[in-house]
Order: sequence, then C-alpha cells, then structure tokens
Amino acid sequence: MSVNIQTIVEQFKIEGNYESAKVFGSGLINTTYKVITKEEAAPNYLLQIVNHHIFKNVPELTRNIKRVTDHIRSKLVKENGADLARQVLNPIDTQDGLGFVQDAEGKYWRMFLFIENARSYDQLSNGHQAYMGGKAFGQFQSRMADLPGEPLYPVLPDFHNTEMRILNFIERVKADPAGRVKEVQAEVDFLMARSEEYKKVVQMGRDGIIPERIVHQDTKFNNVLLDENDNILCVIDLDTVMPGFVCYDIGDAIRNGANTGKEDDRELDNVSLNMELYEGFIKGFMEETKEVLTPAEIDTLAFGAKLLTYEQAVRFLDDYIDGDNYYKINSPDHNLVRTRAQIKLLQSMEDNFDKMEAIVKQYAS
Ligand code: ADP
Ligand code: GN1
Ligand code: MG
Repeated sequence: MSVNIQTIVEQFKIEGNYESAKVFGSGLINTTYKVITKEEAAPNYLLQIVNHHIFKNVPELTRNIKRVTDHIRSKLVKENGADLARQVLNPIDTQDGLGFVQDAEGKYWRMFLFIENARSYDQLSNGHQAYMGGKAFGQFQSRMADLPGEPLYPVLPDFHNTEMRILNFIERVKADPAGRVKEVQAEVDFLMARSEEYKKVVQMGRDGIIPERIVHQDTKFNNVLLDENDNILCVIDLDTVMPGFVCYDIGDAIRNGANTGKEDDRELDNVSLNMELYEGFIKGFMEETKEVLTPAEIDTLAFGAKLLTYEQAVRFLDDYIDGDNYYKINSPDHNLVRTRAQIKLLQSMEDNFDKMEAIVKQYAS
C-alpha cells in the first residue's frame, strides 16, 4: 500500500513508538492491523481502516463507539477488580481530537488499545464457549439498556430490516447486473418462497408488539474476546450498535456460532445446526436478559436464529448477483458458496424448530 502506516499511527496519542504493523483478524468488512510498539512497557494497538463505502458517516460512527465504550467503562469502574484495559474496547484519540485519521487516499483509520492474551474464534469447539458467547451478548445488551443521552446515530439504517432487504433483493434479481441470475435461480426461488414468513419481526416492531432496544447487530463469535480460560473479556466490533430487536443478536450469534460447518463451507454435508451449541447460546443469553425481556420478545428468540440465517442468505446472494461489491471474497464464487451454506443451515433449523423453541421455553422459566 502507498500509505505509510507509521505516519498514520503517529497521528494518534499512543504511548511508546511505532515498531511494526501486520494484518490481523478475519473480518469481512474492515481491514485490521496489529501495531507493535518498540518499548516493552508501552502497549500494542489495533489499527483499522474503516470501510467507509459501508460506514459512510465516520465522525458519527466514532461518536457512537465512544459513547458505548464510555458507558461500559463507567459500569466497570464500579466493579471490584475489573480490568479496564481488557474488559472494554478503548478507542485511542488523535492529536487533533477527532478520533480518526483520513489519509491522502480518503481512507479512514482508527485505533484501539490491543487487548493482549485474548482469544477470538471463527469456530466454536464446545458448549462452554457457546454459553460464554450467549452471556457476552446478553450482558452487552443489558448494559446498553441505560445508555444516557439521545439515541445512537443510525450508522446503517435498516441494517436488519428483512422486509427492506427482500424488496432490494427483488430489484437486484430484476436488474441482474452481473448476468448471474440464471445460474442461481434455484437459490432465488428457495428464498422468495419464504419471503412473507421472514417479514414477521419487522412487522411486530411496527405494530408495537416488541420494543426496540440498543443491540449489537453483528454478533459473530469472533466479535467476542475470551481470556485464556475461555471466560468473557469483552464484545468488540461495535460499528453496528444501533436500535434494533433483541432477536437479532441471539439469532446472528446462533447462525454464525452454532453451525457444525463453516459459514462458507463448500461441503454442505458438514453444515447443520449443532443443538449443543444452540443450547449453550440460549442458556447464556437468557441468564443475562430474561428479567427484562417481554414474553413477546422471548417468543421471537428461536425464530431470530432462522431469521438471521435467512437474511444472511439473502445478503450473500444479493452480493453475488451484484458482482461482489460488499463482502471480501477469496474466490469468484465465494458469495454463492456462502449462500448455499446459509440455506443448508436454514433447512436444518426448519427441521429442528420445535426443539429450538422448547429450549428457549426451558431457559426462560
Ligand atoms: P471486522 O469489522 O472486520 O470484523 P473487528 O473489529 O471485528 O473487524 O476486528 C477483526 C478482528 O481483530 C477481531 O475478530 C479480533 O480477532 C481482532 N480484534 C479486534 N479488536 C481487537 C482489540 N482491541 N484487541 C485485540 N484483538 C482485536
Ligand atoms: C460482516 O464485519 P464482520 O466480518 O464482523 C457483516 C455482518 C455479516 C458478516 C457475515 C457491517 O461482519 O453483518 O453477518 O460479515 N457486517 C456488516 O460473516 O455488514
Ligand atoms: Mg468482526
């Protein structure tokens, strides 16, 4: 890259001096680096290029993240023995006080304290991890319940508005910008056959049956940092924290985390709902939230897993039909492979839906 990372880093108020930077993590949207400082005593940092084609208002996004992390920190300081460097993301301010740097190419950079000795898994290996994932997102959600001040800025309006996503998808299929629709007609038909069912949560919100709350909205398991004993450190990747419905968070956590295969598994036989991991997520999430959730919200939780899987299939296929403009891809058919894996997972959830609902009932009581 032509931009010199050191000159970017030096515009932030860091301790110590820049030594090196290397690409880090496996997110599909932003570009992340770990920055090492020369001095042993100085912390390391996490530097990110924010994808401003997606997050168009970086100043407001920066303000949201500051408000959210300040609020979590204000709760942690009241807890005995809380580790303020590891139990909350710490954004690093810039010399000019803006909190982000825009380089000569127009890219936006931001920085956090690097959380040392943290684990972030793309795939789970046991029910304890799922339980911790459910707890982490449940705890995040209950901490946000008393965020002071005006509503958070809607950085991505209608992010999980499935009704809107379906309307956009129909338009995309009609326009067929990359000439790919004929190749994916079976997948389009599968998703369109279910479109009415998956408008339900948005409609329930509109009818006042379920309340909006501040939720995370990108609850992949690699957005939870765990310590060396797999206990919760903190929830990261706060770009999408906005008002939304509670089933989005537990739903997406299950979609991403309770899959026997990978999100982009080419081998569809690997993909299904892992009931043990599903139960772990529900147990952890319910422990943290059941006192505040309404019966109508509790009724949406198992459905949320299907909803978010459906929506993710629509989003991946939409991007494939569009010619791959949104998600990072590793192969020309990557978004189609991802779509097929989401459809397979959704089918498995449809087959197990009664059991999924029974597990929610068990932990809600
Ligand atoms: P993306 O939006 O691209 O998913 P993330 O903010 O989730 O970006 O960061 C990508 C990865 O970097 C995370 O999954 C996690 O492994 C790691 N990471 C992010 N922030 C920190 C941090 N402050 N300390 C240590 N690791 C981090
Ligand atoms: C993106 O940024 P990352 O990789 O955590 C996406 C999520 C998708 C996910 C699918 C802002 O998450 O909504 O569920 O990919 N984030 C955004 O892997 O679109
Ligand atoms: Mg992430």
